[in-house]
This record gives sequence, C-alpha cells and structure tokens, in this order.
Amino acid sequence: MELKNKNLSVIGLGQTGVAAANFLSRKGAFVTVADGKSREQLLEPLKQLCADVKTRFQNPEPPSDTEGVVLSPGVDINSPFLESTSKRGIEIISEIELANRFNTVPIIAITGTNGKSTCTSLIAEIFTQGGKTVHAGGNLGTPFISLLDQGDADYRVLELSSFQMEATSGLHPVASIILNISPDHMDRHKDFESYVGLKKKIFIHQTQKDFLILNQDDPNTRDLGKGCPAECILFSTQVELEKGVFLRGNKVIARLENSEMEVLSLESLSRGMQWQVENILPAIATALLLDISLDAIKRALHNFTSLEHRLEWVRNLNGVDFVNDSKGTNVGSVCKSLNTFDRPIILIVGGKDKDTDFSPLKILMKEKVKHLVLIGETRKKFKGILNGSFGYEESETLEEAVSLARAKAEDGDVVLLSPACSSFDMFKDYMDRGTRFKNIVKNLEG
Ligand code: UMA
Repeated sequence: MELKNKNLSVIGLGQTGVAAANFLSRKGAFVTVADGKSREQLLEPLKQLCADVKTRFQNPEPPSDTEGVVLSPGVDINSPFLESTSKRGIEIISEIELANRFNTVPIIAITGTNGKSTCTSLIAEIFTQGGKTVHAGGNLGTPFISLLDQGDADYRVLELSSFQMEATSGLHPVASIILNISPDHMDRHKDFESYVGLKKKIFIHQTQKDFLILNQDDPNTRDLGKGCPAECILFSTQVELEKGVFLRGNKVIARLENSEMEVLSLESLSRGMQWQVENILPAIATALLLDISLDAIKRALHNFTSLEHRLEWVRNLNGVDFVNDSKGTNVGSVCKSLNTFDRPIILIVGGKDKDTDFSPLKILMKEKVKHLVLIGETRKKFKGILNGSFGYEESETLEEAVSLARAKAEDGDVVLLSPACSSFDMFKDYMDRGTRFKNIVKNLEG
C-alpha cells in the first residue's frame, strides 16, 4: 500500500486516531484527522499528534480531496458523514485493516461478545512464559497500529471487537478464537445476523495450515467453522470432546492429535480465574496447538489473576463477597456472571442503554438474584420488564446503591456490580465506574 504523498484522512481523534495519523504521517502521507468534537474537548490527544498532521474539529466528514480514509473503531462505517466519500469510490478502511497491511508477524486473534480481554491477556502471558516475544493489543487498549512500532515479535495477539471488524477485509490469523456470541451493540449493528457476520470475518482468510478455536457450549459459535479450511478445535466446560479442550470434573483435559493429557486442576487457579474457565480453555488450546510447553502454560495460569473490572473480587466483609464486574456491559455478560455463583446475589444493574432487550435476564435473575438495585438511565426500562415481579430498589448514586445492596446482604451472599449497560450516563467509562465501586466497597466499615 503506497502512502507517500497521498492525501489521507483519519476519523476520530481518540487513542486509535492519534496512533493511525502518526503512522501515516511517518510514512510520508499528508494526513488530516477529523472529529465531531471541538478542539477544547480534544486537547489531550492533540498534544500527541505529529506536528504536520492537520486537524478538523466539530466535523467528522473527510475533506473533499481525500484519497483514502482510516476509521477509528467508535466511528460507524454507515455514518451519514461518510456517504459522499463512499459514493466517490474512495477506500474506507479500519485501523485494523491499515495495520494488517503493514504487519509481518503471525497474528493470534480473539473475538466474541464476552471474555475477549481476559483470553487475550492470558494468551500473551502463556506465550511469554513459553519464551516467545508477543505484542498484545487491539480492543484491549493498545491499537494494533501502535504494536507495529514495538519491533519484531513471534506473535501479535489481538482482541477484536465487532466495531473493529466493520471496515476490515484482509485479516489472516494463524489462530482465531470466537469465545461466544450474544446480542450486543445493537444500537450500531443492523441486526444480530450482521453482528455474527462481523465476528466471522476473523477466519474467512484462514487456510488448512491455521487453527480456528470455537466454543462447543454456545449454539451461536459451535458450527461457525463449517466450510472453513482451517483445523477446527472446540472447547467446552460441559461435555467431553473427541478433539478439543474440556473439563473433566475439576481437571482441564486436552485431547489433540489422538492423545489425551491432563493440563491442570482448577484448584491451582486464582479465585477470579476459577470463575472464568470458559476463557481459559481456548487460551490453553491455542498454546498447545502452537507448541507452547505444558510447563509454561501451568506457570502462566498459576500466577494469572482476573483482569480489573471483570469478575474482580474486591473484598469479603462479614461473610459477603463484593465483586466488581463493571465490564459486564451487555446481557450475555451479566448472564455469565450470574451463572458463576451458586450463592444468593444482590445485583447492582443499570446504566446507559445500548438498545438492549433486557428480558432474557429476567428468568435467570429469578433463579439467582435475591435483590436488585437499579442505577442509571435504564431504571425505568428495567422496572417495565420486572413488572412488579421482583424485589428491587432504585438509587441515584453508586454510593447509595452499594449501601442498599449491603443492607440486604447476609453471610455467604455476593454483592455483584454487573450493569448490563454502558457507563456514560454517570461515569467517564466502565473503568471509572468499577474503580469508584471498589473505592466505595474498600471504605465500608465492618
Ligand atoms: N468520533 C467521531 N464521530 C463518531 C464517532 C466517534 O468524531 O461518529 C470521535 C469521538 O468524538 C472521539 C473519537 O472518535 O474523539 C473516539 O474514537 P473511538 O471511540 O474509536 O475511541 P478510541 O480512543 O480510539 O478507542 C478505540 C476503542 N473504542 C471503541 O471501540 C468505542 C477502544 O475499545 C480500544 O481499546 C481502542 O480503540 C484501542 O484499540 C474500548 C471499547 O469500549 C475499550 N470497546 C467496545 C467494547 O469493548 O465493548 C467495542
């Protein structure tokens, strides 16, 4: 891809936009970054831009002389402000596609609705323990394009969101993982089928030499590999597999290439990771398939704790476990978190709506949840669904929500913040929400 002396645009001046614009500029392109926000709102990212990158504020439309456009993940490819550029036949690609065109290192790619960050970080840790040089990024935090500046590596491990796959066409990972698929981001994607289609893009260029790792327990993923030439490997927490990685009692078993081995016992994992076995199994499968030693896998898993804001154990107070699952921003994720515990749960739920249908939560809540504390913009929507069938309280603030939840909790219960919504109605982002929850909980008096 020739970039020198081309007029190129980057849309969105967030973390991705800064990295993509600087990359293009260093390659000799004339770059403009356009963003819907004002200059005053973007002072921080502006400081990080190369001096010769031009900017355009309060107008995310690419300039009329642009010869190519790179989108940040938060920018919908179907946005009206991209229409005229698209009609002129100008190529519009994602930052992932741009990075992919310049990447020369084998890729391990992880997608799915929930658990992506944990699985990605775990794979990076296992491969590092196995003596490999790995760069991890993508939706996890460091844009793919920034990984290209980190020098050579054995693998680049990418967490990929549906947003990042929209304008991506050429990705060819040596190992692809689809963890699970349930409805999410329905305010952006046309329908569930389109959302699944974006996830499938992770393996469409794979060949017989590659691996596709799928979740047997999820009906939306188990059959996705049909027609894909890559070797398909399944994982399951529920059934023993002819070929794949699965649980037998509390032991992780790998059955690959006609032999069976015991990988580890669940007791050797940290508390938070015992709650997320379905994210561990595909990481183990990937490592074994790519010849990482059993010893390295065990070492990495032994020391790995759950990621911040994802089923993160905060504290036990008078027999009550407080768990921060602020990254539980969709219904599928909250269902998984509720299913983790076989003890009564006091659930703090709610936030900013993403056009979500919350009704699938109702059945599981009846089984698992002792009391509900509603926060955020979606309180009214939740009340409509519960329709008087469920005990709940409402709260204006997170402090009050924690205090209401604590008042209902008894010895052995779990107080779980797992909002099923994004955070932007009350917080900067899900990390801000989770950090504030943890601080409130840590300051509770015994
Ligand atoms: N913008 C516009 N017009 C639009 C949309 C956005 O001008 O129509 C501008 C905004 O004003 C803002 C900029 O774009 O200034 C933000 O771009 P961005 O939303 O793509 O944010 P980045 O900082 O580049 O972060 C992105 C991912 N964000 C999203 O997908 C929303 C980060 O994932 C990712 O870590 C980062 O790239 C590095 O790859 C976050 C996320 O919430 C964690 N992801 C979603 C999720 O996990 O559910 C998909």
